[in-house]
Amino acid sequence: MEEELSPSARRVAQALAALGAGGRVREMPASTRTAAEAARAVGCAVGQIAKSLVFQVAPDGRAVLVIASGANRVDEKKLALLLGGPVRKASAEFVREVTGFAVGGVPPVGLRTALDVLIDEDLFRYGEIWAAAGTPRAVFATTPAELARLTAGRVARLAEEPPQPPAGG
Ligand code: 5CA
Repeated sequence: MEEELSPSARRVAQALAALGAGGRVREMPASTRTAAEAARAVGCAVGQIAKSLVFQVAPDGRAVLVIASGANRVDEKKLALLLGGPVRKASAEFVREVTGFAVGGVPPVGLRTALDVLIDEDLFRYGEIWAAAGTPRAVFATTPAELARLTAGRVARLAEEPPQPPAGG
C-alpha cells in the first residue's frame, strides 16, 4: 500500500501516478541497492534492472541521468560523443543534490531537478524492466517504451563493448 511506503519511495509513487505509469512501487524485504541485488530481490535477469547513473559533462559540469541496463558498463567515450564533452561520474553528494535521492535508490522519475536523460538501448531487449524507486529497497516495474516516455529520454547505444556477461547464473 502506498501509505506504507517510506517518504522517498512515496515521492516516486506519486511521480509515477502523476505521469500515468502502470507500475506500482514495491519496497522489498531484501536490499535492491545494486543491480545484482535488485535482480535477486525481484527474481529477474540483471539486464532487466534499469540502473540510474548521474554523470557531469565538461566544461560546465551539467548533470545528465544515464539509465543503463544492469548488465552493462556504460562507455564514457560514447557518452562524451553523445553529450558533446568529456564526462565523469558524479559524486554521491552531487547525486543527492541534483536528484534528491541517495545513490542506490535514485529513480528515473520524481527527481528534484530536471535532468537530460539517456537510455541504454539494451533495455529494449526486455519486455519488463525494473528501476529504483527512491530507496535502496524500493523498485517499480515498467517497460522500456514507458521508461522512455516517462523520462523523455533519448535512447542510444551506451554499453562498453563487448557487453559484460550476465552476473550470477
Ligand atoms: N537500486 C539499484 C538498482 S534498481 C541501483 O540504484 N543501482 S544503480 O546501479 O543504479 O546504483 C548504484 C550506482 O550508483 C552505481 O552503479 C554507481 O554508478 C553509483 N554509485 C555507487 N556508489 C557511488 C558513490 N560513492 N558515488 C557516486 N556514485 C556512486
